[in-house]
Amino acid sequence: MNGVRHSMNTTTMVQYETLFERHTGNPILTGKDWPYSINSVFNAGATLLPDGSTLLLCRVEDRRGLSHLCAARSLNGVDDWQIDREPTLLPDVERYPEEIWGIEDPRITYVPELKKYAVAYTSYSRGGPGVSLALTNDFRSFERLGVVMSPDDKDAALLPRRIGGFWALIHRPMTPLGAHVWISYSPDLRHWGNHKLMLEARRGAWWDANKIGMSPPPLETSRGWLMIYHGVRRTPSSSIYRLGLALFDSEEPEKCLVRGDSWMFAPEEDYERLGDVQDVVFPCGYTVASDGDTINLYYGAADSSIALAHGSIRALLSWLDANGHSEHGNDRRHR
Ligand code: BMA
Repeated sequence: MNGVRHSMNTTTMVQYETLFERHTGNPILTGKDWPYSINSVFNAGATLLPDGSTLLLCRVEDRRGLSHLCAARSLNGVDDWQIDREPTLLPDVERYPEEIWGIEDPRITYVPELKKYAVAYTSYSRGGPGVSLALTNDFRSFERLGVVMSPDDKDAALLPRRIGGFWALIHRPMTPLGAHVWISYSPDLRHWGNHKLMLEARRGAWWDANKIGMSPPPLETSRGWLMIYHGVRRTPSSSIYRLGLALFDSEEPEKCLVRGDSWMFAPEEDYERLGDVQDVVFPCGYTVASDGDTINLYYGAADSSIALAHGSIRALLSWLDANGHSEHGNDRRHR
């Protein structure tokens, strides 16, 4: 699954491990596949349904520039997508005025205790983007809980189980000192507190300096919560969205155990480099295959299409061991 990629320039040989192999049919979904008129489709949440099929809850941007969510279902998670004929979840501006400029970037968590899926999404209000939560059984009807994190905040997902008796939500508030990942706790999914800084953007020239955010919901492994996060490198001409890895304690998820130094996935292919927003890979979901190890990562490419890449959870963890550092103690090499 994972291999070593070689590239030569005149003086050095560069080697890096490929943790995610792109699907050969990429991009797997574009606006041309849609049953109604849209601008683009990208940044989809993902989950397996009880019958083993894959559901993507796609961010669809209409031709006014506003987004809504639309479900696409496939038996193999790769092709033959059955796309809802109409938007699945539209902004409900009457009851939720904070959705006035659209709803974006859903992350899906199946919550066994509730026997429901929790969808955390960005609601784009007049006051900026905030985090909203909704619950569903079937991705046809939704129970909205409204805004749970006020603007400017996004990149959120619920953990699938309580931690110390409380629900936990990972999210990314924006501050003048940078955009960092936080975790907050709630007894009832509606009232949130006990906010803790979980992962800081690095500083200076790092690939993940100043602005980071969780990408798909964290994955619970025997060693802790494995998080794929994005780092935004601002350049004089634009920004580059790349992906890194970090591992957090199972029962104290604000505690980062190890964080990778380099990015492990970045825009390389034309469909990732060129589009409405260039140089963006932005996963909001994955499914795990029945072998318990293969991870199918669904990512928005250049804010213009949905692509798929396959990895191995075991390989991600060993890569972290070989390429990461503890965030604690005296090891401040990465600051
Ligand atoms: C982020 C999010 C994503 C988007 C990315 C690149 O801030 O809004 O939805 O894919 O920017 O435009």
